[in-house]
Amino acid sequence: MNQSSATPVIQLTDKDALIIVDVQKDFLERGSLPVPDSSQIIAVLNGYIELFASHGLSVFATRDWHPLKHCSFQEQGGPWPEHCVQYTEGAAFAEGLHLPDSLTVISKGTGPDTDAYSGFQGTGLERQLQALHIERLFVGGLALDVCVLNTVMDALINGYQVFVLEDASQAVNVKPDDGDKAVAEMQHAGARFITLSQLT
Ligand code: VGL
Ligand code: ZN
Repeated sequence: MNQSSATPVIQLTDKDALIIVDVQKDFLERGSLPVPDSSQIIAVLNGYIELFASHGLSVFATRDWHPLKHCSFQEQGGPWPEHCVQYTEGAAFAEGLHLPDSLTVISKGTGPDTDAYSGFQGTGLERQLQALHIERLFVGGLALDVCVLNTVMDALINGYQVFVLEDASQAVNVKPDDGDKAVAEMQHAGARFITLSQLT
């Protein structure tokens, strides 16, 4: 389909950064906390990565990086099956995701007693973005209704302009309408939704 004339093309500048949220094996279809249709975003994410890299722009990848017996695991009374345990295969970034050499990895949920759905929570991400004079964030990945949602909301609170990668995010939909609600919440808070074809 042609780009609608109502949908503006966005020109990347040196104040832009890409944040890829939790594209890890445990969140893929065969992982321990599967997000439906998650692997179909990998090729699109590679397109975003290539575009940002070709402009010399920063790329961040957050990862869920839990210790054994993390408080979010059902065995410990938490809401989730065991997932993304530090140094295990399931915590690795998805195969086929072409992360750049210049990548900055942001690990979250690393202590046993606290969870972090947002890439800003206890990670130093905000300080790194400030040091780079970043003003706009392009955020996509997994899961749209959990960690993408919380990262986007924190980014907006911290004053960033936020673009959510509509074609490179998928919801886990524990409840069937969680993804739709997350989209509404982010839009209401000021995030814009874009696709790769809108960037240049
Ligand atoms: C996530 C559930 C538990 C996510 C992380 O990355 O969206 N979801 N931990
Ligand atoms: Zn987690």
